Amino acid sequence: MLVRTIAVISLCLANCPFLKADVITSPSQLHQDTIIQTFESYSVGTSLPLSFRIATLSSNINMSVQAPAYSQWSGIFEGKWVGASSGAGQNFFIDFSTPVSQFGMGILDVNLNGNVLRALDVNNNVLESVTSSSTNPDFPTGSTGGGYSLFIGFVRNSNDIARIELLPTANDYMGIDTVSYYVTAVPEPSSLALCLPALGLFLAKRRRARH
Ligand SMILES: [Ca+2]
Repeated sequence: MLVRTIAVISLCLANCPFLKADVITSPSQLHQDTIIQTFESYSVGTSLPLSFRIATLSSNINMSVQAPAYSQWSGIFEGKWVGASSGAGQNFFIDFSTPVSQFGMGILDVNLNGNVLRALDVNNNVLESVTSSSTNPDFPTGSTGGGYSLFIGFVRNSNDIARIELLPTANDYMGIDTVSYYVTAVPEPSSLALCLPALGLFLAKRRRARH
């Protein structure tokens, strides 16, 4: 019974739209079928915009694929990367032709408070926004000089992220790598019909077990 209950709950969590939206700080928090762009297949010097599958990476300044440099962070900032921004007004944009539910990427050299990463829907409403700070564990700052990188992103309940913006502050130099995204499969009505009564049964049994 326990195994079956766990299986039912797992099925529900995978398919039902009541998961909590959150900021993530590790690639392991993304779905296992996440699509990852490492930029290793591009020639160094290839200019933005870059389109891959449903994503287009662009900037409001000239940016391009860069040769491996700075401290390597496996699976976060590794090999070739894209940049660079020298700070305020030199932004990174990622647009999705099909909105996604999960997004993450590596960012090189976040040193200052006030850098903003945000997710927007198709109507440019801000869905999520997080600001770097030495006291924010979701978007922490680190040492200068290219010895520090982080991973950050968002996991949401539904496929509503149409655009990601990284808006650097002041003169905080940075680059990006490991652009990752995932579109949640929309459950069939029959799957939901199975899922909700099963969850109700589980909760009822748990209540009974407590009495
Ligand atoms: Ca790379």
